[in-house]
Amino acid sequence: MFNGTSTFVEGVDNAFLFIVVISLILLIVLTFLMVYFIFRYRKERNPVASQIEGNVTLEVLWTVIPGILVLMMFWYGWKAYTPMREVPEDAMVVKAVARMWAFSFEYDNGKKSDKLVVPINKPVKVVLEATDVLHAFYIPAFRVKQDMVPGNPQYVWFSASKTGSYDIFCAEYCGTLHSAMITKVEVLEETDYQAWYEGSALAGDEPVGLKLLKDNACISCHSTDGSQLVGPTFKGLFGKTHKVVSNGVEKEIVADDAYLMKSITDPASDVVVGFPAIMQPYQLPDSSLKSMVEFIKTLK
Ligand SMILES: [Cu+2]
Repeated sequence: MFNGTSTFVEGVDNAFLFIVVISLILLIVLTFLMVYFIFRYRKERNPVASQIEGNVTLEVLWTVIPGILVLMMFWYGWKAYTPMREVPEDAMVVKAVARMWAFSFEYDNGKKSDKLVVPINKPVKVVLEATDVLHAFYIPAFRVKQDMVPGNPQYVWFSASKTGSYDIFCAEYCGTLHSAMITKVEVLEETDYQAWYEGSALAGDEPVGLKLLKDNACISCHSTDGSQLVGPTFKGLFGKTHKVVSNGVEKEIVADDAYLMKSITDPASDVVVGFPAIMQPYQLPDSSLKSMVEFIKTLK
């Protein structure tokens, strides 16, 4: 019946369908009885209300039957949930980092990506870390969802059963651009995955600096085309004079190499006037910082 995109689909959908069907039956039967009784026992036909002492058979029935139904819901839910917490030994591990307002993924060879790329039919454990506020990692197609709490790493695992591209959402309101905190999980054939994993970059000839800005989710707050997001746009930023607040004092600063690098590693030190001081500091190698700044310079 189920054409699952992950091994959890059948269990979760069974539990969901069971609860929906029981709820529908109850809704229809109870609504019908309620309307029927209104007519059948109206005052016109029954001027004197009869006094009922109790009915043991009925009371037992309406306790035992719902009790069994609720236990069956629990059983379906339990059967779907327990496999989600038991990660297979051979699972590969990917780290997912959530920050306002993007996900980024880190592989054990140091590779970083703004998409989660995984091989088909392979258990993948995703270790979840939030750096700033509450987020939630949600892949609807795989029936996988987990809150991400700063300082309290969590995990999900899944095994994708179909190649393709599926949505990843943040499912916990996390601020202004929460609704834009969207990325994809790409499920590839094993050989394609290996090629991606070992390759230094995807086939495209993206500049290194741009790739770094994407992988570190910079561009979810800083546009490259001049449009206004949460932070200043990168376009035309380099070489211009900006008003900033440093230690509560307003001053003017020229956006040179040193200023841009400092703004990545210590963003709170000089905050451009008119923007909220919400950016988290990034720890990146000097070579990465240089590449990012070199790319920003090209955005005239
Ligand atoms: Cu979020």
